Amino acid sequence: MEFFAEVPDRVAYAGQEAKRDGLAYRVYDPNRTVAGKRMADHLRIAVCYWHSFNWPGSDIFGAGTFDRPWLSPDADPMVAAKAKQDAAFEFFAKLGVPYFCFHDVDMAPEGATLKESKSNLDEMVDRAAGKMEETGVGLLWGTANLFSHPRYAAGAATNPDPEVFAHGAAQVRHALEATHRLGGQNYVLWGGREGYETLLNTRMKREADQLARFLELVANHKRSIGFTGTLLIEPKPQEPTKHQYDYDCATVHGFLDRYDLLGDYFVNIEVNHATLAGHSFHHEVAYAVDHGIFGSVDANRGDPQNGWDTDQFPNSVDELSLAMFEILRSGGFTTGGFNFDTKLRRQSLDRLDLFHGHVGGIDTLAQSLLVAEALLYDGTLEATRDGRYAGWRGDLGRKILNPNTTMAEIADAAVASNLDPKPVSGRQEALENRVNEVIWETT
Ligand code: XUL
Ligand code: CO
Repeated sequence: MEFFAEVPDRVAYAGQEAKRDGLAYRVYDPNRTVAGKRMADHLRIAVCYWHSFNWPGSDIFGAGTFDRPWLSPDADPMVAAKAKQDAAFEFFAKLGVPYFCFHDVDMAPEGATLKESKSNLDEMVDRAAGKMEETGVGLLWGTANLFSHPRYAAGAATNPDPEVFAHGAAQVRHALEATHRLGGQNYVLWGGREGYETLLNTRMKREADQLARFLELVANHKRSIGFTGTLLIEPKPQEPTKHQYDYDCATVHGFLDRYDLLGDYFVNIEVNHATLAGHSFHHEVAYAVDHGIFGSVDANRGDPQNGWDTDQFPNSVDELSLAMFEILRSGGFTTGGFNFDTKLRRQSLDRLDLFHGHVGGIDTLAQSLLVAEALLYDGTLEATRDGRYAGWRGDLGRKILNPNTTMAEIADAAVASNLDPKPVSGRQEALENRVNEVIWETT
């Protein structure tokens, strides 16, 4: 049975001819060549199973508002999981995106025991494999939900109770194997409750050691089953816990370095998590690219007036273009892509609203990609950066960087040549104007 019967076919690219309010892509043209590659291969769009199909539209003040019959408490859990899967794949295929993402508990109901949960997931993963074959939709990443069940209230890997750690390990092992079975490109770990509520009862160092041990076990298991996808950590500063250990890209980078896990893990950067950490999305992407840990993106944004995770559909070309420029400059995604970890607003009740949110978000990413390409060809930003650091390619710069040079030699040379460096303009306003010109000129 079709769930989205109002959309009979795949959403098409109609360019600027698209009718006002009609369901068509204005900018996202999967086959258009951008910087030498198909637009679809740059963006590698994925839809998430959870907010779109496994969330009823509830919030902490009120019940679900959405029409999602499979979430009814009266439904048989496995029958409901199948109806949900049918609707999800119908949506992925009609939207025309290449990937989806899921948590174990989105796809199959938890059973009364770990064994029963495993067998539910196995059955649903087999069924998903058939749907993927039929629709051509692939898996960008899988993950395990180690934050919703009350057993994980004090964390999974960082829990004071080793039994909870072991329960989490059983769940992640199985979700990783399911991801491998479905040809997933990546596996994500978001430390939903890996943090603390109060230091009064917390040993921070011991919890960090536990988390590192967990990540080491996951990386070893990945190798032992021959999974060649990328392991990704998704930084977030807080929410649900008061303080989360994977605060931002720099914190994750330092953690991986400290525990000798660099190379095993990369980051999945969420736009809304970047802004919650007090950074721009551009900053987080640039940090990850510069330090060799960039992996993938969750494209959902926050609301500038709210201090929590609103998970809204991306709609700002200005916000995304500069981050897209860093991604393009660094050679683009390898196994990563843009996942829509997005939530409809609670009043968006029509089935078509789910299409409108995604179509607008995908067009915003496509337009940002065109701007990024134009910025790359324009060359102003890279030339400015190169020029600004040119001194480091000269004699003095090279001498300072030579590990055999001492502090005293640098100081003596500075005194002997009577150095009197003059400040130069950073030209920020001129650069901001150039970026705006490129944005306005790009169609
Ligand atoms: C929560 C969040 C998660 C992860 C996957 O803020 O972003 O949905 O993306 O667990
Ligand atoms: Co996310």
